[in-house]
Amino acid sequence: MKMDYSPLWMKYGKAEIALPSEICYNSDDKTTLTAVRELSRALSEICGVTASAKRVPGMTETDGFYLINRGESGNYYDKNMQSYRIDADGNRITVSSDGACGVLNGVFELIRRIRLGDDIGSLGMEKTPDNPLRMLNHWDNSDGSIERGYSGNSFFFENGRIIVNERTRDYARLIASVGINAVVINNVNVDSTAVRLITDSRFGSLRELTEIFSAYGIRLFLSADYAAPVSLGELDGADPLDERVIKWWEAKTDEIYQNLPEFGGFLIKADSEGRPGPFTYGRNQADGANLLARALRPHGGILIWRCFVYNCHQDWRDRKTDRARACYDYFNELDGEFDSNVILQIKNGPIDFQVTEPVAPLFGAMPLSNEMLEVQIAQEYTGQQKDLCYLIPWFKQVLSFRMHRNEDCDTVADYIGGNAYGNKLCGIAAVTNTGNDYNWTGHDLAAANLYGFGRLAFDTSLSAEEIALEWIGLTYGSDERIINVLSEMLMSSWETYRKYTAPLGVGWMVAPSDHYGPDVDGFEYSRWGTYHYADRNGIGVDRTASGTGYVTQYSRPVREYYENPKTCPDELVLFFHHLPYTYVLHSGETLIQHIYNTHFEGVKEVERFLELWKSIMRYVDSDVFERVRERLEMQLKNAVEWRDIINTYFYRKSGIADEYGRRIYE
Ligand code: GCV
Repeated sequence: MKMDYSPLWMKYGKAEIALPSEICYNSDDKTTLTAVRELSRALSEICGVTASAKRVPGMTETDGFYLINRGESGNYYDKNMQSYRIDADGNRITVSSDGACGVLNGVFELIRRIRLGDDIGSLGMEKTPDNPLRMLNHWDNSDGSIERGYSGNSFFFENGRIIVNERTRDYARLIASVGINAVVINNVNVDSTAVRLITDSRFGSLRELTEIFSAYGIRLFLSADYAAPVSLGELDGADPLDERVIKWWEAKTDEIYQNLPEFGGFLIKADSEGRPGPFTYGRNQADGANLLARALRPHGGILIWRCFVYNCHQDWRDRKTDRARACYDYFNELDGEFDSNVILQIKNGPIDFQVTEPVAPLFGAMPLSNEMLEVQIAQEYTGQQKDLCYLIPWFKQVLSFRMHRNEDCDTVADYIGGNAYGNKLCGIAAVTNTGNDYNWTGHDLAAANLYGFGRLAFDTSLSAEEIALEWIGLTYGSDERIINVLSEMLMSSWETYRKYTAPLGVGWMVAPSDHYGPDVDGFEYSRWGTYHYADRNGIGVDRTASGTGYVTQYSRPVREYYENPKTCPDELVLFFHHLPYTYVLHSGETLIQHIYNTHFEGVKEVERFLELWKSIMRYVDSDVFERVRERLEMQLKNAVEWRDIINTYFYRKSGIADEYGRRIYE
């Protein structure tokens, strides 16, 4: 019987492998028990053995699996509590950790190793997660729709109701298997029904959810409305320094924790795109964040405050105001003012999840504050899960970028992982790409981003290719033909997408309505602060010191590198500079020729994806084959549309013909 949803990478096939059938464990907390259940399920589905599990005080002489939770006390997000060791000596295989979450992480790693065909009897490994918080942010609305959702409706909400069912459990299992330990279930744009998630009408269902998640080592968070006291009709204002507001939040968090003892905390979008926030009351972002953080603190809760704060009512005529500056301008001067249980969540780039952006300058710039990176695996600007775009190579670039703010430990990964300044509350979050479609992610191959995000968040040293190979192996098995085709498609897909869309970091040439497909001037005369300034001579945004000054927000070495077009990397040159079409790039091509070349190449590469995919038709499940084929056909249409519109637009602007005389519509 076909299930309502795919098991994704957790479909355990049978394998010819002999493993012990005894599982011994030393602790009966619920997360260790989950680990026991997961291991025995894997042994049954993979090896066909019915495992016997028994509680023992520690190691014994018998062969078997030993799951040892050393039961150290520590903060839930403490990396040590989540790290694990796996040691094997023939048929005695031990997974040990200071805490239960570590044991579960280790068991999922062990299962992964079994499935990928490693020699289990000689395993010896130790892993500590690189990030204390590894989080997914759902932008799910209470009516079941999903903001920027491309894979069906929410599996958390329907018509104002919270859904708790088998799929919820399988979702927890799925994301725990890749190391996710925190989840926000509702949209940061909190709708009028979702405001009520923090009232007693919802606590029953939320409690069920927190219990399901915490058994898998995951903390449940909610996006809250900054102005909840007003929206719920209980106060007439939300000034963070008003005693009545302070008391209101204290009482509210007491009530929440009485009902949901394992609640993680809040995620807040304030003063952004119409959301209320402390600015309304003449207060700053730290005042707003600390109000909520102090209410959460006695309960061990965390407040995650987004730094996506900017003025979305800009005048396109004004070339000095630059949206890219906003995040740093609002937050940097407040370093030291945020309470210790506040985490600042910063989008990877300074604007908004474009296909190419520089790393946001705020990373590492606030040594006294906790920082968390926000990426988006929902492919809002990267093909909306119709176009193939494996994002892990990009996230790798972001994580390994050096900010030059610290001698050692200077990459973005170091800042958000706590290595640079010793922060304990920090990490990485992704706006997730899931929905209630059969395959969870709309495009079957977009599941590689969900899998990959979790794996990378846990272990930032993994390469994008290693992650892709793991995901392919776990999802599609060990057939070399499938592995070769899928790894080639995944690994080249981000670059391909960049080729046929907005050029060289300029961004924003998408349809303003839904952000899919080309509309070169769609945002050009709008209020969103998203301009490319193309004219008959050239294109790009001058963000140098004499332009908008954005580049001065970086440390000196980074600033110097970007400020000079000669050292600025080609792929970002139009993000930082306004340049003539005849400007010669590092590649030796003129800017205009680069635009033409990449747009022709992009389409060719999508044609190749289709050929590659068709070449493995006989080796993949026919439903999967058809779904992916359909998506690739859509991608090809999209790429052709982009190619023709972009090339025509720039040909008309510049009047410069393609050196190779290819077809450009006039
Ligand atoms: C949730 C972009 C998206 C919005 C989103 C916003 C954000 O602007 O288009 O849909 O709102 O980012 O990150 O808050």
